[in-house]
Amino acid sequence: MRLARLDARRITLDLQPDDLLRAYRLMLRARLLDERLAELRAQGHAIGGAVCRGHEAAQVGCVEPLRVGLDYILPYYRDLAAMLAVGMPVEAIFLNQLSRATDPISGGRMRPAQWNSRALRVVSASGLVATQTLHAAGIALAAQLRHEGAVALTFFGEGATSEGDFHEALNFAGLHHLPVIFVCENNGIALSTPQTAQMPVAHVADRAAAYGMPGVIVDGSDVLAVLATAREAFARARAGQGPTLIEVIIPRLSGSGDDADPRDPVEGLRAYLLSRGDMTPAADASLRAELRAAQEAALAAALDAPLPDPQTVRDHLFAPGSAPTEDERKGG
Ligand SMILES: Cc1ncc(C[n+]2csc(CCOP(=O)(O)OP(=O)(O)O)c2C)c(N)n1
Repeated sequence: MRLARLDARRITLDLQPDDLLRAYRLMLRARLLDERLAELRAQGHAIGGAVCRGHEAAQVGCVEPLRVGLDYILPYYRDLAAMLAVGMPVEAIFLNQLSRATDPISGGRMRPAQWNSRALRVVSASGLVATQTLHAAGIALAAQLRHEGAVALTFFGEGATSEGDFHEALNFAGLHHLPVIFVCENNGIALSTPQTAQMPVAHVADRAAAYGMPGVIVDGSDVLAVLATAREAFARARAGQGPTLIEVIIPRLSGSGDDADPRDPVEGLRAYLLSRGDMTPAADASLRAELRAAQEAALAAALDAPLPDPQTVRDHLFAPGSAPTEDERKGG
């Protein structure tokens, strides 16, 4: 049944086997990296960060129509697969998660997973949820005024939609027909608050009508459904038709990676590729081995990289000459 749905979409979207294999490779790379990062956190090597498990299709599908280097992406801490999809190297992610001095994201200074890259037009998120939605609207306004043809794509959780920032961003974007796409990765729980205790409507997408934009609900276990929705949203944005609110319903997968969950987006695509003969079990096994080997090499290099020099702990915090003296610090 699920495979039939994927098949129908593949045909409508005119996807070739290579397109599907590329998506699978990205989703699998994210899954393996996510699992490795969780181990490193449990071992005390890495701090902070949230799991991406179950969110892979939402992120890889939404990023697919993005033009890297032209469009802007404003992620949140869960967007590991989105970062891989825009081309952030695994090495950079390890250096960041292990807070190394050579971390290209913040030199090991910021909390991990506040990704950014000038070249990839990844804009760093604040630690406060939903602020990136306002930044995305502002960037989309600038792109519109400059006739850049760029689209801003931003991600957030359903809990973030209770913030005033979310409403201001969508209102402004809707009013000015801005080229921005708001993607809510709805996993049903914000820390410990279930969605039902968070909002009086059944769907985040229901709110889109209030801001004069389409609101689309899509199944986060089906990467092709997400991709189809994202393509439409990008086409609208590029055609000057304004923003879209996409709500991706994220499957909450079991904690163990061993049982195949029918809603697992990575497993679903894998089963589909095998069923069509686009990938053999042997090719799948060698892909996993290849991704794991590259991942371990990147990790070994990151573990060898130096930690930031403690003497630099106050760098970049104060304008030159304005840092409090040692005495002032002790007194204050
Ligand atoms: C403005 C603000 N309030 C509270 C927090 C603390 N906080 C960090 S993550 C989080 C949960 C956010 O949930 P959601 O937006 O649904 O994203 P999820 O982590 O579930 O993907 C909260 C409340 C914060 N970072 N910023």
